[in-house]
Amino acid sequence: MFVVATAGHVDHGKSTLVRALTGMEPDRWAEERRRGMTIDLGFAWTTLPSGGTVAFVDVPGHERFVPNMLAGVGPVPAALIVVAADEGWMPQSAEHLAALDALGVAYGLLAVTRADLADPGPAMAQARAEIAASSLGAVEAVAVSGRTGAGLPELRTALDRLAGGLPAPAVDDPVRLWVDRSFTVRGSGTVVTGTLGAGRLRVGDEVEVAGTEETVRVRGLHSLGEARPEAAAVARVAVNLRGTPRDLIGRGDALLTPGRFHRTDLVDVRLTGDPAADLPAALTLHVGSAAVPVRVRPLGVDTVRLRLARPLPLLVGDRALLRDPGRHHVSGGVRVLDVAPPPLARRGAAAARAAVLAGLDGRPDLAGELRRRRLVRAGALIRMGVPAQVTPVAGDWLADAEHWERLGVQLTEEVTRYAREHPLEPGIPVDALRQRLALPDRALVEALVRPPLRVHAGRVGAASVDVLPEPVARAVRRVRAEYADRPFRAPEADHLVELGLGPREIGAAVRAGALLRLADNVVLLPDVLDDAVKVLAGLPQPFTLSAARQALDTTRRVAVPLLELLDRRGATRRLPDDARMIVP
Ligand SMILES: Nc1nc2c(ncn2[C@@H]2O[C@H](COP(=O)(O)OP(=O)(O)O)[C@@H](O)[C@H]2O)c(=O)[nH]1
Ligand SMILES: [Mg+2]
Repeated sequence: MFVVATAGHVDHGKSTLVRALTGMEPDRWAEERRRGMTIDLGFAWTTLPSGGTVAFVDVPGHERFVPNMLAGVGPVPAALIVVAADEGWMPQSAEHLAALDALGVAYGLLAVTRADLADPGPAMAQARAEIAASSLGAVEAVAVSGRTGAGLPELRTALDRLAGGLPAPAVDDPVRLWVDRSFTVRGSGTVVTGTLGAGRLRVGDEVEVAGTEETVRVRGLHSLGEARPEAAAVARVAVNLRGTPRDLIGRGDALLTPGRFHRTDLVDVRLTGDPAADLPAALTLHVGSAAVPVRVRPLGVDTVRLRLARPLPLLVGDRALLRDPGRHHVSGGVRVLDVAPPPLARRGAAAARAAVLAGLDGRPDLAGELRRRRLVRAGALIRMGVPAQVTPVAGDWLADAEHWERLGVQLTEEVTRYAREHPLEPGIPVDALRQRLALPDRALVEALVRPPLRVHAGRVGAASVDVLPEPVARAVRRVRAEYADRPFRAPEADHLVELGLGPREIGAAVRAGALLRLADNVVLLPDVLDDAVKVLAGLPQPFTLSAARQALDTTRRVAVPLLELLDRRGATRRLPDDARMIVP
């Protein structure tokens, strides 16, 4: 299917032409028929000579209803511009063309209607010139009469040619169906309609409602008036939603593939076309079928930051337009450059941001995003519309290569500094390191650790045991295993001999940080000191040597030098009567 939106001044014959082509009535409201004027969007479709189907979104031409017109053309990539032979180019001809141009619509056709009333030549020449200067470029033009039917066959074949020239729809992309209508069907509940520009929808699919962030199930699908199990882009679709009250969803909302869109109320954009130097600070942003008030903050020559009155599911590269509702004036087109821009808190931040934006063009740029964001989750990038085809550094974290390298260097520095500050600890706790490096996730810290550093028992330190000669490393591992449940006992002298730990081996293990020497032939594992402090802190203060010895379940041979070490370290204080207390 191919979807085309009409465009053109009021009373130039858009609805008449759609009626003549399709045999369907695009003006749905009694009021529209009574007044003979389109107010809201109309929908009709027909088969073309090729056998393909064209669906029309018929828009109102009156200047009061331009917002409705924009909701119709926003999601549609092709336009049928209608100009009356007897009136020629008029204000809403120009405003509608400005809107199409702002949205970057690149496919279109010109129909000069009411050709039975006047020579279509002059109107056609002027319209073609105006259109040629827009994003549509040179378009085919056909003179027609909705009254006599003259030119309609030529218009049908021209529509076929237009359809044939459109790019293939991205049927595997996520769905973002901008809702242009919602209503209730008795017995079925809420139905919304829209132009499915990409992706596919199936009955039974879960979709997110952008405005409420709720997930709902597709209960039924209609396209071209018939129930279908599936609809693929491009298509006009009516979606019956299970359990969604109608007042929770309406025009400007969107149905989304779950987890694939970032909702944002802050975007940095480039103004396209000829942006006015004096852009008002309050405008309306039109994108898809949505119209949202925005505050405009100028940044660079042609870049601004928009603060949206409510969040929208926007992607990098989206086209939108800004309109001044008070002045009935399309202020310009917009290309979304960043949907998750950094705050501009510090002095000079706006100028720096403008310099960054000057280098962006709205095309998703993974390397650039990584350079600017340094560390970002793949899922977050995908939700911004940036494909993230790169290997994560940890979990689904992606990193800029240079930044990652710098972090690795910084990590080594922090581990070294900590070891100097805390010589008795077997390394820096992973979370302390995470904070020092200002990283958002422990997994990143662990992924940065490279030999000879290692993560052990929640800390990052030198892989001490690993650098020892194997017999010494084996002996240390045996000490670890044998003393795991009595950490404050030290191997007796004869057991040290059995383990193969003579003075030289002990010296090497101590230098590598694998053993802690309390006195000659009295060694403990290096990571037990903090635990000793915890045990002693649990005693009534002050405490005697004997109380400490019992609490630690050890001997005087260990307790005496251990307490002296803790005194030196400042963890305990020795009182005049030889009792001690924990230093708070
Ligand atoms: N003579 C003549 N009248 C037309 C033609 N097309 C539309 N009209 C008349 O022009 C008026 C406005 O047409 P309509 O389709 O409602 O215009 P729209 O506002 O662009 O949708 C109606 O009275 C139509 O009957 C045409 O080709 N020839
Ligand atoms: Mg009309």
